[in-house]
Amino acid sequence: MREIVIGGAQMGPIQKADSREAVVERMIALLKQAKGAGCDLVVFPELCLTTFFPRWYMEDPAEVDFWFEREMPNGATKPLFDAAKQAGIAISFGYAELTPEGQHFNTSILTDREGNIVGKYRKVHLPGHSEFDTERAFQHLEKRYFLPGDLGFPVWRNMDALMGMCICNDRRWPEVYRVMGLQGVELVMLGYNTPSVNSQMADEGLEKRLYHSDLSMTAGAYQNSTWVVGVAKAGDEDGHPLMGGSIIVDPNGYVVARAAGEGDELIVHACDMDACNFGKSTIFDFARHRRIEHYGRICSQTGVERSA
Ligand code: CDT
Repeated sequence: MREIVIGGAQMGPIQKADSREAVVERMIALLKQAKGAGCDLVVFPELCLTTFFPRWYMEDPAEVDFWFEREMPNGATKPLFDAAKQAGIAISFGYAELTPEGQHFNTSILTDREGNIVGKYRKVHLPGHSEFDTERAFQHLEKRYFLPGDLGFPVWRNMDALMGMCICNDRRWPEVYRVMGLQGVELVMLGYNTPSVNSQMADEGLEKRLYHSDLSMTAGAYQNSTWVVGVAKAGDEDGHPLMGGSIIVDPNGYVVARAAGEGDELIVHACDMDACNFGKSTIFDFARHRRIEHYGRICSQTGVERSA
């Protein structure tokens, strides 16, 4: 048995005016709660140091760069790294990254239990659009503010398990889990900021949005025989509702823990990494069963091509 007690630290809304320091205090409070619950690892949401700023249209680069972190840890987040190290808890969280070369990424990191960063992932699937869209009820400008990630989907050995990350919209793409599955992944961690309504279809509300989120993560878990931990930033951010629905999914695709509300809330489950072994060695033994001679289109084509 290789048990890791995992906490999904759902966060309630962060308003535009909230400081990083105030947010980090909330994250440390969740970390303390996780320590009390015996957690070894805590997963926080996507872009969890600030409001979900891609909903705001900005033209001034200086205004945009305000939302980005130039180094990690930095002054605002050092207390979080210190608290995690003191508690002996590994953490994963998302933030907007501005590199020394001036590149902008939607990033998440993973630490070991000593607070050292052992993994970095940059979001590959950027949803939304890059120019102001008058047709939408609200904006989703990730394509304006971020470059697509350039690190692929690596998997790291951490705490005697193979761990990978993806971010929000990535969770809807089966290729994401499979690329990590092909590296033997046992735990996929992800954070998300998902609006509770579809900006392009007013009658697509919370129920369907939660269903699609669950469907994506449970399928990814089952089809790759891996644990999946998906953690929301939720609630009303400056008048814009984000859904909750944070879950921990086992390698059979069952939801074993689920957040009840839309505020700061910790969900916990003792996850046995050895529970991945059966599926990986039977129905999803990739080496025996995959038929790559028929999968060429997946890597040679993006859009649909109809022959008739
Ligand atoms: N943050 C993020 O990726 N959110 C998207 C919403 C897309 S709507 C344009 C998601 O897939 O949840």
